Formats: sequence, C-alpha cells, structure tokens
Amino acid sequence: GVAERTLIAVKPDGVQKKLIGQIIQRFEQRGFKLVAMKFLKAPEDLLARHYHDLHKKPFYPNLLRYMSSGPVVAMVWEGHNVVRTSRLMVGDTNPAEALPGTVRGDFSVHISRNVVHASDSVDGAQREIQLWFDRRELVDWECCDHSNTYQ
Ligand code: YYY
Ligand code: MG
Repeated sequence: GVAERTLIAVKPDGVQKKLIGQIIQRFEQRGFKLVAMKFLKAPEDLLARHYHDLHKKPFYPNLLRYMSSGPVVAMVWEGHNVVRTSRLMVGDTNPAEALPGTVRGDFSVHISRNVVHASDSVDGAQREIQLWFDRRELVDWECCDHSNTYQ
C-alpha cells in the first residue's frame, strides 16, 4: 500500500498574507514528501463537497464565501503519521487556542481566517485527496533523503 497521505491547503487568507512559501517550508523541513500541488480558485461545488459534513453549521455560508474569495494552494503530503503530525503542526482550529509554533498559532487570530487546512483523519484525507486531485496528478518519485528520515 501507499504511505500515509494528507491534504494540506493554504487558504485564501494565507495566500494574501504571502505565507505559501513558509507553510510549504515547514512540511518540507519536517521531512514529509510532496506528492502533488496546485494553485487554483476552488470551484463552489468542490468546496461544498469538501465541507459537506459542516453544511448545517451556522458558519457554513461564511466559510464557503471565504474559501471561494481567492486562490488557494492545495497540496498532498506523504509520510509516517502525516495526518496526525500535520494537525499538530497546523494547530487548533481556533487560532486563539493554537499554540505558538503552529501555523495557526503563528499567523492567525480568528477562527474564520485560520490560514490553512489539514485533513483530520486518514479516511478523511483519502476522500479529500480524491476530491481535489486527479489520480494522475499524484507524482510518483523518490525522495533522496528517505534513509535520513526513516529507518
Ligand atoms: O479541521 P479544521 O479546519 O481545524 O476545523 P473544522 O471543524 O473542520 O472546520 C472547518 C473550518 O470551518 C475551520 O478551519 C474554520 C471554519 N470554522 C468557523 O469559521 N467557525 C467555527 N466555529 C468552526 C469552524
Ligand atoms: Mg476539518
């Protein structure tokens, strides 16, 4: 089977705040492997499917408006425990609770503009990756530092 993968996205506020490079850098430096990446204005139907579990929440209309307000960077990252480790790197959903050193804890203050998305489970990640990427967009390559990252 394929190693664990997750969907990370720099949200429109993260793009506007010029954080794309810094966010990518954190995942690269941690030792995860980039599998796919694209820059796009997410279509409304994609966002609706991405957030379908939240469609009854009071914040849902604002969430979709925000996520479609500008371009995002969608990425697939791979590695040992990448789903859980990414959630730790991204920090609490509410930036007020996100620890310093996390993406949200370093770059955001309000839950409605929390800079980045990270899948919250391995199953959720698989669903989201299929939603955002065609199978052919997932790049098969050897990461030269593999033996320095893993046993
Ligand atoms: O997975 P995560 O992004 O950390 O949080 P979710 O509970 O999946 O909510 C998705 C998204 O919705 C969150 O990143 C911000 C927004 N949101 C909000 O605007 N207000 C809330 N009370 C809860 C979530
Ligand atoms: Mg979520």
